[in-house]
This record gives sequence, structure tokens and C-alpha cells, in this order.
Amino acid sequence: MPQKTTTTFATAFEREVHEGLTAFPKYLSSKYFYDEVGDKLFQDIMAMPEYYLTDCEFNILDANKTAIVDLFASDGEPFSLFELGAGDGKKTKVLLRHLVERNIRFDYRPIDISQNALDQLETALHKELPEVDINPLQGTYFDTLRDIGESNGRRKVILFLGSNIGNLLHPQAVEFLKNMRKVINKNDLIFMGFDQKKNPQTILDAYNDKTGITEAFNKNILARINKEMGGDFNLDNFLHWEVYDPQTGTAKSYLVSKVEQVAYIDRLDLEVPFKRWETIHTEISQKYDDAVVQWLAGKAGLEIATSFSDEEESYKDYVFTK
Ligand code: AVI
Repeated sequence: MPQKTTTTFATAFEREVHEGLTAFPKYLSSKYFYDEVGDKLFQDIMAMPEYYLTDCEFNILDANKTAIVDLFASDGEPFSLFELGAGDGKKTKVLLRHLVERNIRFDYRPIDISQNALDQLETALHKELPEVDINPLQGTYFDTLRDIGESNGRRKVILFLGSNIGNLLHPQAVEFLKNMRKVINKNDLIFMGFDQKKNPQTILDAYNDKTGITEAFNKNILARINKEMGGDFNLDNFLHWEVYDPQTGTAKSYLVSKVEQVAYIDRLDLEVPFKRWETIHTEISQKYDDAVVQWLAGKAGLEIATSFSDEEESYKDYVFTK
């Protein structure tokens, strides 16, 4: 039988699904959790009492807004405030409002992969903070970092909140930080959230809520394959499973096949066989401490200028310079 040696893919999503589901052990990338349904599920996650990260960072920004804005506006010149993965901008509005109240000159450039999220944010800001000069940019972090590098001559402050960096393995995180370093100048700042190591139970609960929102979020990647690639995954045949290793600080999400089954993805002409209890690894959510952040920054050629945290040191925002 002649083997099919080359397959052409219409999108990176198709290519990565093919790659991950023909590998052993199977994996898929959490960046594909997000479509309109996934965005909404993530908003629901952020509102869950178990998902402490959002409130924690909101409180850090609120409690330290004066000091943070002092840092952003340190030379008194107008600056550009970029935000990667802006989402609904709920936390950022604390800083934007304070910048407006202090009559500080800046423009806000939220960046998100979702045009829908950007449109909603722009409409909300026009209403709530009409003084803010907003220039949204649609694209992936990687595409838009280039745009940041080529932007106007203003000083740059880049926000990356929500511990989004935690969804990258350490080598990818270093690569990402190196790319950020390339687009900033000496006086520019990177302001970035890193969820910290803490009681392992607290972390497990945040990623394993009883209401099943995180389960639906994790399974949304299969729902997307069904919708966008003509897949026939039966979502009820999979368990959402979360583990946390307190030694490495890595939380990992899996989908576990409850039965022996074969799924078929029409667009890829691919049969995906599963043994009973076979896994698909879908996400990592890395937790950090100062030593690890210091190590990542050092590898990327960045320095930690300062950091802000809650009293329990449950979550930290670090300020990096080059
Ligand atoms: C977007 N990211 C930082 C979230 C996290 O905490 O890793 C995604 C998430 N996954 C499950 N719950 C939330």
C-alpha cells in the first residue's frame, strides 16, 4: 500500500492537531482553546471563586496603582502602553483610569488574537474612559511584537497580565522574553504577571472546579475540532484531569479517554484511535517563585527592576528592563 507521506494543511490549527494526535503520547496546544465559546468560558473561569489569579492581580494593581503609574510615566514624556492578550481589559482599566486622573499623556494599544474581544474593549473604553487614546492591534503575540518594535518613537511599556506566560514551557518562555527584549529600548518597561507557587490544593481547585467550567474549557478544543474540521469526538467519552507537581510548580491539564474508541477528523482524513485511559495533554499552567523568574529573566537578558505582590505572595507582577 503506498503511504501518504505529505499532507497539506489549510491552517496551523489543522497542522498542529494532526501532529499532536498522531504523536505518542498525544497532545494539543492550549492556544486553541479560544474561539467565541472558549473566550466566554475563560471569562466564566475568571469569575469563579476558585480561580484566585484574576482577583489577586486586580487587587495588586489597585493597591499599587500610584507607584505603578509613577514607574510608567517616570520621565514625564508621553508613552505607548501596549497590552498583549488584552481580553476584556478589566484589570488594565484600574491603571488607565489612574493615568487619566493624573493627566498623564499616553496612548493605549491593546493586542489580542480576537477581533471580537478588541471591538468590545474599544466600545467599553469609549464609554467608560473616553479620554483614552486607543489603537487596537489584532494578531498573535508573535506577529504583533514586530509591530511594537516598529512603532512610533515614544517610550514603550508592555503589559502582559494574567500569568499568560505560564502557558509556555520554560524554553518557550525564555524565547518569548527574548523576543520582547528585542523590541524594547533602554528606558522601556515590561510589566508581567507570574502566578506563584502556593498550597498545592489551592492550585488544583483553581483548575478543577466542581461546576465543570474548566472541564468545558478544556474540552472546547475537541469541540472546535468537531466544528472546524468535521471531527466526531464524543466529549462525554473524555474526562478532564488536572495534576499539580509542587516540586516543579507545573499544573498540567489532560483529557483522558474513558473508553476504547476511534475518532475521525474528516478535514484531515484522520482516524484517531484511543485505548481506554489514554491521554491527550492539553495545557500547562506554570507556577513560579522569585528564583525561577530571576533565572528566566537572566536567560533572556532582562533585569528585574522591581515587583508588586499581595501580602501572601500568592501572585506577583514583575517589572523588567534591559
Ligand atoms: C490564560 N491562562 C493564564 C489560564 C491559566 O491559568 O493557565 C488558562 C486557564 N486554564 C484553565 N483555567 C484557566
